[in-house]
Amino acid sequence: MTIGSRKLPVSTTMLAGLGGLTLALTAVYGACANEGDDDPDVISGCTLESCMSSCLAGGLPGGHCEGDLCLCDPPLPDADGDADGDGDAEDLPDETPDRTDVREDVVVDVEVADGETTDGEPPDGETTDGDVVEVVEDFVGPEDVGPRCTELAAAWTFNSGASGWTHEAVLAPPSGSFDPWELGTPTTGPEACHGSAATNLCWATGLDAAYPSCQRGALRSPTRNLAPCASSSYTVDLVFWHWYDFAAAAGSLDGALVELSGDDGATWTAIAPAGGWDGAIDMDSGCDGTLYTDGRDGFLRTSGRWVQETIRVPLELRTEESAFRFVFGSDSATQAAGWFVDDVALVVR
Ligand SMILES: [Ca+2]
Ligand SMILES: [Ca+2]
Repeated sequence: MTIGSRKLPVSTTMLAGLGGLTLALTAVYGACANEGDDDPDVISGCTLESCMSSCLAGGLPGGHCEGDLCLCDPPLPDADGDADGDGDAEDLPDETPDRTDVREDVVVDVEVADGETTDGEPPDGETTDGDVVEVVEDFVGPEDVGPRCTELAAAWTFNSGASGWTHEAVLAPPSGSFDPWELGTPTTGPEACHGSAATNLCWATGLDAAYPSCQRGALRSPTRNLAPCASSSYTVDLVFWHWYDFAAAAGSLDGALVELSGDDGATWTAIAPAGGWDGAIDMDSGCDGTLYTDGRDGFLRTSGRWVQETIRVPLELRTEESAFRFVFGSDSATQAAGWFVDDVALVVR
């Protein structure tokens, strides 16, 4: 079927969409940019929290600090290259209205090539030969289709509390204390949380002293619905900052890893960060029960500073019940300052 041309009416909805596009493109350079200002914005003491908040508020999928600069991620084209996020091709009328783009049925003038029709059947009583046929397209909806992937970006600074994060021992013996995680401001290890917030809290396997022996505690995120991101058109990254110092000796390598779940924590899968794991955790046999992380690849030895990691969330784990957790393990021998985690974010592109 060939349609000779399409003359699309310019609706107020479309104009509004174009306006939004212009705004979004301007904001690529920095969510806090003044209108018309293409320079990145300077936020004194830019933090992931302030930057992410600003970018998310600007409708952009995420952002990060480079020094004092807050750089927002660019707006995402949809799977079909659509700029207004409604799932339609960019230059076609909306056929799947969304929550911000509700519209009436659209009248489309279709000039039909000789001998052809727009739908295989000429409209009743009309000839299509050379005529301009007015077709009222029958749109479905609008219906509430739920959140879009790009609305699911999230950031946790923990500066006002646990924000739904929980922690527990994994595969631990029934008695004893095997979960060292606590939220606060460390006086050991890095002696501060990540960033420069006036009140800055973070998670630690010990805020004031080295972690105990035989630990196997997991710090777990709230369950998130990432099902709208279950398309290869999107990338979803778990991004976080951490500082670590794990005791290391031959046959006694404490360590830690990050796992993701797509079934609300029923099963967990370790996913390596972009830079890879440090190596295989290798703990001694002096502890009761199972040391969950023993023998698995993870973070080892010491980071020496706060470092940022990025773990790409695989397609199959972007479900209605996605979660992730930070699992620590120590054996019966030497201990060290431990693991400190802060400024965790889900970045969606
Ligand atoms: Ca913090
Ligand atoms: Ca140890």
